[in-house]
Amino acid sequence: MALAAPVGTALAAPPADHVPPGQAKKDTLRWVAPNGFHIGTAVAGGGHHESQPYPDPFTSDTQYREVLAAEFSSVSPENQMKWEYIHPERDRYNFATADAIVEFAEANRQVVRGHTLLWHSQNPAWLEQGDFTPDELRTILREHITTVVGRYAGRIQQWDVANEIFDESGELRTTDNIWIRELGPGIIADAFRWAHQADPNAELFFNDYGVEGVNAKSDAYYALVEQLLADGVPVHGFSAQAHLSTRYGFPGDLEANLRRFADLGLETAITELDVRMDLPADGKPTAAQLEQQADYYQQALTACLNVEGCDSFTIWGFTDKYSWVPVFFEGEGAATVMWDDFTRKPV
Ligand code: 9MR
Repeated sequence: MALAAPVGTALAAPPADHVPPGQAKKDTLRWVAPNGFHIGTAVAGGGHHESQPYPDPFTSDTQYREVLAAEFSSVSPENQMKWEYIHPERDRYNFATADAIVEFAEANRQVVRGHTLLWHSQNPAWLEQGDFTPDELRTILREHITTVVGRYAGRIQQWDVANEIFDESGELRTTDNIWIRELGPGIIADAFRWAHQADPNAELFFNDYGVEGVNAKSDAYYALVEQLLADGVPVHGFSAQAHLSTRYGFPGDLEANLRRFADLGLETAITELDVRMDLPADGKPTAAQLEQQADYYQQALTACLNVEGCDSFTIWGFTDKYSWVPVFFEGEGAATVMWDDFTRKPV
């Protein structure tokens, strides 16, 4: 005879976003995540992947896709929604790869973080080298945001509307960011307004690196967000990318920093976490390095879990096989949570 569950402890079906269809693995990241807490990863493709000696992971690597579906409840296109990919010519958009990711996410009960709309990097040559008047540029940005955000309206949980708009000293990027340089800082508020019009349900974020702790850069965001909120601009979130390295100490004030933004009424998120390290000559991290890495990931996760409204925690790729790190930092690597063969590291 089957035992009846005691009152109040009846086994409910797991929330839909905890498992992909047809699976009930209880040892995956998305399974163990608290209700309403999304555990995400970047979806590799485009970017440096094009110059690497392997085919596009998202479209070609079956095991990659299986792990992506099984472990994560949120996905962020690593490159495929950036201007140079999605808007390669002035009058042409390329939605195919971004569409495929959004469809994959829906089929696997995942939410999507859109990345990104206003940035100084990875813009197409037609834009950066075009000879546009301020009026034309404004129209170009408005049309881009309206078109891209509108296309995925209702299907993107969070958008990184403005990415990396401040430099290390907390100054707005008035030189290398074409929008701020040509149109002035007011364009930032406009970008949020246009995104909100195109998808009133999407949570709209500022996203940056080097803003994990309380410092000049995160102070600059704090002041800007306060002003924008006072002006009624639809800003909903602040996120720290968290590209960390074992060369430096863990930013111990991450939690306090996230909390001060939460206290302004914002959502917060960790959006691009990885922890790189200096690789020994044989390329194999030592046990001590792996332990330090695990500790950093754990501390980042704990900080987010401890802050009300930090409900989205994304790592920037889940296997070293496709990580951006060794391509950008010579001699460093092993930054993700899985080895090349998708087996798990201590983290
Ligand atoms: O991981 C991305 C890599 O594939 C691209 O080549 C690179 C080009 O700028 O961008 C990487 O992603 C960045 C993200 O979009 C914004 N934050 C920093 C990330 C790592 O550089």
